[in-house]
Amino acid sequence: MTDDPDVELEARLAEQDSFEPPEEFVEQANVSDEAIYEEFEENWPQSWERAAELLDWESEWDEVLDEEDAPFYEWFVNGELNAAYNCVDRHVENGRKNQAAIKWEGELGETRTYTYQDLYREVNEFAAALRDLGVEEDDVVTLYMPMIPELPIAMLACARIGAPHSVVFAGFSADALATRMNSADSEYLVTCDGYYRRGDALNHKEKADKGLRGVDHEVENVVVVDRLGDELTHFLGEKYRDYDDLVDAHDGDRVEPVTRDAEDMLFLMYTSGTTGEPKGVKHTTGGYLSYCAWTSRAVLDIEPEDTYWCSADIGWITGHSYIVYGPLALGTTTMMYEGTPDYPEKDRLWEIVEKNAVDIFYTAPTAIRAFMKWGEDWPASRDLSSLRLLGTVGEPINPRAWKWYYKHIGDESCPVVDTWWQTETGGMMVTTLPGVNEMKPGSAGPALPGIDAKVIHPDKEEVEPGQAGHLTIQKPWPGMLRTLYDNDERFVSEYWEEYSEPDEDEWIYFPEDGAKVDEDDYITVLGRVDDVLNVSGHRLGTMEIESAAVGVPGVAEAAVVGGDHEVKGEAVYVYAITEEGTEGDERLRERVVESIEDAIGPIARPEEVIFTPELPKTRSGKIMRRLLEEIANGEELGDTSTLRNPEIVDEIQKQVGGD
Ligand code: 6R9
Repeated sequence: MTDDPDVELEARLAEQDSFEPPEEFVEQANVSDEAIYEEFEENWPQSWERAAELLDWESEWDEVLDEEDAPFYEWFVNGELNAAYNCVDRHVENGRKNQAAIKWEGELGETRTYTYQDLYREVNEFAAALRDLGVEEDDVVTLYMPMIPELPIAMLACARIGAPHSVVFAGFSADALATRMNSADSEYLVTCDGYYRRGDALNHKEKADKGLRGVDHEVENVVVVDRLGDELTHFLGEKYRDYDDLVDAHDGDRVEPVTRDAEDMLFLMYTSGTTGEPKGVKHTTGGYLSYCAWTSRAVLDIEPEDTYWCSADIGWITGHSYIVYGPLALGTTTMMYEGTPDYPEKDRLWEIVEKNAVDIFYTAPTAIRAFMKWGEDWPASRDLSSLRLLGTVGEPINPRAWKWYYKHIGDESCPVVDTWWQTETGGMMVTTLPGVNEMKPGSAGPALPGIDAKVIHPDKEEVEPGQAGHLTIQKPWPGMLRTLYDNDERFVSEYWEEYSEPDEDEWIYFPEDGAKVDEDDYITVLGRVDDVLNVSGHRLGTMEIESAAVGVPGVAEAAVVGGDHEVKGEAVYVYAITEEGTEGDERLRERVVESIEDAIGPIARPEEVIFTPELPKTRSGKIMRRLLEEIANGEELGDTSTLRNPEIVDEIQKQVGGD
């Protein structure tokens, strides 16, 4: 025996590969009857009305699903509703105006609470201001903002007037902002002066300004939120409007929520794919909102009286679906935290849980790996007994991290839901129902009720238990993306071409993840099978990074791969060939790093830039990325016999090893 609690935990939990949901949890769970799987199956697609019924509709749908024009599916056909009404007004009308809707915690310790009534007022005033600036229904409004309450307020204000928003993650670079505004033909931008990171004020407006210079059309109005007070003073040019002035000018104004068709666009969200161009994923008002509300209820077990906290950034889909739309549609209290988890100390998140008595906590495996590294004393020093359910999303979680989370955060009394889904799916797809299924650490779980997920071989036969194959979704679902903005063709080729049989009207969605399945139909997602990296749970396209590297004068060619990283999961490794006469020295290395940060943002910062005279290529001229990954990981190399230039491998290994 040992005194080391970590070792003891390992010993006790290491053996255990399945966990029953705690009884106390099951007794109160929103969904606790396994018959739900059958109910969904037998009555599909009508069973999805259960999700839509969580919302208030202005007019009810005529038909649940229209498959006529597959894969351009339509859900809740001819239904009409407004998303902001569902997330705000109806809770005010239902006598819950004094309940906290958003509780916000700034990095420096300041707090703000918006009741549903406060949120109602703010959303109306900003909606009135946007209208005044000329925003009309269906105009795309870009929101380039960090984790401040004005971000969800702006999203809901857009939804109220039927203007789709396109949120660009604040950590993205100026170039990334410009690309997205150009792609969406967006003429309006809402941003802010800056925000805090580890106590320092970051200048955000400068980045926004730089981005605007790269926009290829007229941007008439830019609204700037003053987050920093006097910390950074900005010259506001002619087209700039101060957020507070605008809202003050519309003090007390009310805007009728615009009636939207179920299939009208609620928002665009850009995500990375195989090519260098980010994809504008289109989500709709009826299907998406129903799906977020339903999964928030069934999987996150959210009740209106809960204090719920998802620690993601609203700039990603997780924040859209599970900080803003799902929780607010259910009328709960949703927490927002502006800053980093280790500022001022490594117990910051646990301090927030303790102070607010958080019931439900949803985070990413990369964060859990960081918590593990910091040690269990940090959470142990706080009272986390308010927690009832834990969740993870964004990347595979290994059993060791799962068990650490279960034990040191959940005290072995909270179910952990490992939720697999994507920007494109709108909401969770594969996970356990916490009041129904046993949990198997490392495996996300079965497909949710109504979701037809199958792991298949290239011949479309399902794999045997234990074998790896491709994850596919073989029936549509309400939260699915409807298309890629202005690019129906790419929508079909990216997601449907691989396995569908259009002539037979058979449509199979391919999320580009590999997976295996066990004898109980539990799915273990293995990761992307395309050229997309998952760095700290963020999706980054290798092509985007490569083109930034090649943009540096002196760099002739580049290949980007993901190497293993203890906390980030994957880290960016750049292999670059210099042009003749250019030396791969420290200065060039810095330029490559800078160029990548300029093109994408600090999240894409390479772990290493390795200069090499050649890249390993197959006889057909394809870069052998697998080999570059193995080199980055210091692994034993697989087969190199198909290489045209096998001698280069030794040389690259020396470069990496020599560092
Ligand atoms: C919600 C979100 C999607 C990609 C997805 C997959 C990976 C997400 C996962 C997971 C294993 C999980 N992923 N959740 N892999 N287990 N529970 O993260 O959306 O940013 O679009 O990323 O993330 O590879 O394809 P998005």
